[in-house]
Amino acid sequence: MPRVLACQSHVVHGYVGNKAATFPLQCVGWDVDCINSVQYSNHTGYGVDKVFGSKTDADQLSQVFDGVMQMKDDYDALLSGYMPNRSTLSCMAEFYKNIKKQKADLLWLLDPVMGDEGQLYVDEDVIPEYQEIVRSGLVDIITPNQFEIELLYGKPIATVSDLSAAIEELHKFVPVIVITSCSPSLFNDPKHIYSVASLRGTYQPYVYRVSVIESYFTGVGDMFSAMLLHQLYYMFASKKIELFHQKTNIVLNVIHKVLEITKQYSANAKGSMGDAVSMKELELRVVESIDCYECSSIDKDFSFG
Ligand code: PXL
Repeated sequence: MPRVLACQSHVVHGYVGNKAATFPLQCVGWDVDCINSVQYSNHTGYGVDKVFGSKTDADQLSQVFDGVMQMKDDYDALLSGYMPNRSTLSCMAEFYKNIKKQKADLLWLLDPVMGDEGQLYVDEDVIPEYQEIVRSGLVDIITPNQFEIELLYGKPIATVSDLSAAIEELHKFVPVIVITSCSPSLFNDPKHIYSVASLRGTYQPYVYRVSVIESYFTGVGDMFSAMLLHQLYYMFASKKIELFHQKTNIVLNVIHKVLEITKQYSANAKGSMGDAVSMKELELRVVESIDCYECSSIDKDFSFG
């Protein structure tokens, strides 16, 4: 059974961060060890006055990591997501870099969670830290959205050729880059969400197009990263890199199904940021989607162009 160490948020109610990643990974046979970068009552979209709890500071995080390291567990993969500030991010990265240096074939998926559509939702000083981590050459997979890849690249992306240049630059350091969602203006098509996946050394990035489900879901990116890690772990283990395009398509299928199930349970919820009632109704239906995670074929082909 493969084993993953995951460091990202914990929420008591609802499903973002480790809560969105753990059950789906367990369903497909992973043993998941979780380190929580924050412990909140619920995700931050409920509104600033509706989030209770605390961040794990770098000192506490490092004590937990020390304990985990003493057990000398043999991980097959590392997953990192939402880290609230520079000191916690750099603490996690130091431990992950050491683990990775001891076992080069272990897969590290880093989701550089910083914000979306021009808005940051973590401290600004994580930006140079993420730039440095990504350029360390130790991360295998990154899953930024468009805003986040602009921050990693250090320049705005206004056209598809800007995006290709950013991917080419970051491929000097990271073999797999999946841009989970591009800004609606990039493909000039607000009815769809576009994702772009690129594997270093292959001909050109693959583009995927998924119809927008009118709603506001949170934790989708965290579940996407977890399921991508699962699919790519087995792809690399079997040395079948020609399956990269199909594997990304499978992950999009899984997520699409989970969103459809979630939407069925909350048909009338309109989902708006800061509205705790609708945010609660639109929590991902992670458990109800139990049959979605094990998926080896494509129901809907989301490839574009
Ligand atoms: O899914 C991203 C995320 C992670 N962690 C926390 C969040 C969010 C999004 O709102 O609030 C605590």
